[in-house]
Amino acid sequence: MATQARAAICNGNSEPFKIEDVELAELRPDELRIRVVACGICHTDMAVRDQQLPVPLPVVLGHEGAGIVEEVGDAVTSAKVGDRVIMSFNSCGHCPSCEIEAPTYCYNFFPHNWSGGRPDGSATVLKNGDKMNANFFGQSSFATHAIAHDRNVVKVPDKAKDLPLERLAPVGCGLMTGAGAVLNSMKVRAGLPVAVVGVGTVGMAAIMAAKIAGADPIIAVDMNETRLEMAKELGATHTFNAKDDAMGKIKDLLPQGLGYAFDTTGINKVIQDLFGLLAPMGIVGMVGASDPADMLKFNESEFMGGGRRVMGILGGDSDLQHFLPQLIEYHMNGQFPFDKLIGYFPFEDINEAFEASESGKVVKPVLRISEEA
Ligand code: CXF
Ligand code: ZN
Repeated sequence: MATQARAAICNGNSEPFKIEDVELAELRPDELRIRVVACGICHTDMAVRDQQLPVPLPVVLGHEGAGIVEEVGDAVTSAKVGDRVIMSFNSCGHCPSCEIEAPTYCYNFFPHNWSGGRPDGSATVLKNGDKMNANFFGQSSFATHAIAHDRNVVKVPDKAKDLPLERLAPVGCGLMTGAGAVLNSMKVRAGLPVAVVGVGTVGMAAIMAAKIAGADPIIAVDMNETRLEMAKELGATHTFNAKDDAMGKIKDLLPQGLGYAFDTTGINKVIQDLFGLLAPMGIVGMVGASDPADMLKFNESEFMGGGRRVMGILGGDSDLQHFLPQLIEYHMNGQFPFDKLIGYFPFEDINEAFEASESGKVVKPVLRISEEA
């Protein structure tokens, strides 16, 4: 029997999200039905709402869901009925990237995450019997129930049984992206300097991870003083306001240059300036959404002669089944106190939650969708 659910429907940026009745399709063998307890809001949800990403509308968004498994298909191994799980992005499992446990670069990322349905075009969510675009990041968790897949569900380890799911929800995207960029992609070395430009969720996660890695100094750059204060609480040793010649200040502080620069802004000039501040073998890691027309320009001899690297990074190179439990462990040890970033909203206030993120009032809004117990 099909499952009834309530889902927030996105019709683009000219209308608010509306919570409406929908139905979930029958599960396939590799799928799970999750009762969603909470879901974080990420900038990629906004990018789709604003149609900067080609996901078809109207659509059920939400890709930082956490919840409890209600039903599993025969081939599922990641979790069983009753398990507490986090959902993340989906991947195909058989392309050259998935073969080497690098699913964030899945060759088939689009059909598995952004096509509005399963890769074969079928619907995971229906409205009045018709296909509703969903299966966003293999979940669509701005809803009371979601269909997820064996590859994008991670069971919360039993030792984390006392951590509420509503706190763990954002681990599945923003937090893993920032922390993974530092720990997995750039592999930041202890004792080397790191600068993080833009301290939203991804930048804050990068700051906490840089501290875990033993980087020193750890420089945070942003235009928002409150966020810079928070970055200091989470591990930044220096904070520079972007309005106030931050690049010049980094240069004065570190005449030998930066070991690592992490850009979350996607602004062409910022990335080029950061490249100019790199020490030999330094890396600029890029995760910000860029203007599709932008081109970067670097000095060739500084690039080649100094062994410098410019690295595009997706999802912090997260291999979900290993990295998400590791992040939860860091959190339990007090080394990844991401709860300081979260502001909670009832599901019905989804539009206020989006506004709070866009105005900068809340770093990571999380929607409370159902009671955990
Ligand atoms: C994604 C990008 C692709 C890999 C996983 C994370 N970002 C979402 O906001
Ligand atoms: Zn995201």
